[in-house]
Amino acid sequence: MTAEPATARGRDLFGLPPPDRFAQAGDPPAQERLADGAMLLRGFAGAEAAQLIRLVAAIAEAAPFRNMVTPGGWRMSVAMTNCGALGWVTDRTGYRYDPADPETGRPWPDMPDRFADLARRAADVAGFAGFAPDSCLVNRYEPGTRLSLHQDRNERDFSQPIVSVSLGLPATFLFGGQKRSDRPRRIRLVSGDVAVWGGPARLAFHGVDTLQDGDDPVAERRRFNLTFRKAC
Ligand code: MD3
Ligand code: FE
Repeated sequence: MTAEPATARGRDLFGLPPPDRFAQAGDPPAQERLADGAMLLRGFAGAEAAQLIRLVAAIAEAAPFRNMVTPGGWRMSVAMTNCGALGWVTDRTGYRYDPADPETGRPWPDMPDRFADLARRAADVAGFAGFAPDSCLVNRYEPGTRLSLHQDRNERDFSQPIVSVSLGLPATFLFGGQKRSDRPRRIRLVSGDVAVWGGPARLAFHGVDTLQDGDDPVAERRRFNLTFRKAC
C-alpha cells in the first residue's frame, strides 16, 4: 500500500513538503529555517542562475574582479567586485562602503533590476518585507579559495537582513554563532540556493570552506556569490 500525497505536488495543508522523501523535479523550492532569522531557500534562483551568471560577467567587464587586501595586510583569495550605489571594499586603511570603485574612480555598475527583484522577493518570503538593497557584493571563488570566519558589520542598520545567492560550483558554507569560537555548522550550498540572514542571525560568524574543483555548465570552474545589503 502506497501513501498518496494529500494535496497537489506533495505539499501538506501548510504548504510544506513531507519530510520523508527527497525533492523531485517540479517541486516548489524548499524553505528551511536554519536559525532564528536565518532562512535557506533551496533552488529559489535555480531557474535564473544562468542569466544571473551572465549579468555577473557584464558587471565584471565594467568593474573587474580583484583580490582586495585586508587591514592586516593579507590578500584575500576570493576575488570581489560590486554593483549598486555602494560597494564594499577593504584595503590597508580598513573596511568601508564606497560609492566609487577605488581601482577606476568610477561609480560601481548599476544593480540590475533582476538582482534587486530577486533579493526583494527572497527577503519577502523570509518575513523581511520591503527590502531595498543599495549594494551587491559579488564574490568569485576558484578551486582552493576560501573565506575565513567573519561578521558583516559595516552596514548602518543591522535590523536590515542580508540576502545571499549562490551560483556555479557547490560550496560548504560555515554557519557559526555569535562568538568566533562557536563551532560552525557546515551547510552545502548549490547553484540557485538563496539565503536570508536577519534578526538574531544577522551578526552570526560565517565563512566558506576551501572550494573543491568541479565543472559547472555555465560558471565552469568557479563559484559566484551575490550578497545584497542595505549599507546606508
Ligand atoms: C550570515 N559571503 O560576502 S554568503 C560575504 O558565500 C560572505 O561568498 C559568503 O560572507 C559567500 O560577506 C557567504 C552567506 C552569508 C552572507 C552574509 C551573512 C551569511 C551571513 C551575514 C550574517 C550572517
Ligand atoms: Fe559575510
